[in-house]
Amino acid sequence: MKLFKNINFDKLKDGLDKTREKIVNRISETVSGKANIDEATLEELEEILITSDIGLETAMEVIETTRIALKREQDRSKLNVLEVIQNELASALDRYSEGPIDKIEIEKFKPYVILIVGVNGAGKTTTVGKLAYNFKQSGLKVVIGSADTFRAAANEQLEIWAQRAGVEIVQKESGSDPSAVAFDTLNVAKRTNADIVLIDTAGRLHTKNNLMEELKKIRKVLGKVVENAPHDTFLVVDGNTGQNALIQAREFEKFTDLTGLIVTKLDGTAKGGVIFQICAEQKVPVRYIGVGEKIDDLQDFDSKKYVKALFELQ
Ligand SMILES: Nc1nc2c(ncn2[C@@H]2O[C@H](COP(=O)(O)OP(=O)(O)O)[C@@H](O)[C@H]2O)c(=O)[nH]1
Ligand SMILES: [Mg+2]
Repeated sequence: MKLFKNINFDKLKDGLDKTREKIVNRISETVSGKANIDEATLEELEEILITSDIGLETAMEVIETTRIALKREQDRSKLNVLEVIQNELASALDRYSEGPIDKIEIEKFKPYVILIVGVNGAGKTTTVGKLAYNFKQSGLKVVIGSADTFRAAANEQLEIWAQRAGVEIVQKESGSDPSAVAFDTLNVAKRTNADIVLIDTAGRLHTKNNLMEELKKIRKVLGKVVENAPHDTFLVVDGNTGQNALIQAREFEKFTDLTGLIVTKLDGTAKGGVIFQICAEQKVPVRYIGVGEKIDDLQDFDSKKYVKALFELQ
């Protein structure tokens, strides 16, 4: 059972306008008016796909499938190449099926603890606010922990989100040990019988060893207060950075046990194709996507809907 409200399909579709321009429209233009799709056209298509952030491997697979489909078809002019490509892209996302968190899981672990990590500016704090709002809307009691004690403004920013979402927040003065905030947050959650805890953290680069050690410590403390916590560790990546998002996912995976990715800023980006690459290469699934700066701009990641939105189908 899904916790979050239905996906605002139009919002997703609008957000993917530039990505569509870069992938779907260019493919359409290449094949339109051509009576026959020849090898040169296939190569043109391959180039479009390769330069569109979907990843080399997926691009080549898509073209190979199209080539086979063309060979099978007696009358090549009848084959809808765009449809073949669309189906192939959809199946590239279908390789894994981990869905969003459901109520049963949350009940089992209560409080269910989610740790949010990522580099600076990826959208962690915004995503914590959006997640808090969605969980609250689905009838759950939420507590947020402000473990970004690095920046003075971090508390204030998260506090605004907590107010918008209507949930409790636990914080300490900046410069405090983030593990101490994590500890306090879980204790508050237990005492108040909360269902779900979200821990926001400071931005960190995987190249900074001390910050990675700090993350380990936060995880250890969480596990001491609530059994098996954190139950999820989500890496937030900025979809707008394309290839960089992929590198971050790869690197963070080496240091900490990730259970999911949240790809933000998929609204207005031309790099929305990166989702295909992430899905093809990451061991961890994309769980949610950010499609705007507002509180209701977080969506469950639904691979079928994503492809439909990209190809502008209802
Ligand atoms: N357009 C858009 N902007 C976003 C999204 N998520 C976050 N942002 C913006 O990205 C910037 C950095 O977000 P923030 O949550 O502070 O990142 P953090 O440093 O990882 O905590 C802010 O200006 C957010 O409004 C999204 O899905 N779409
Ligand atoms: Mg932040």
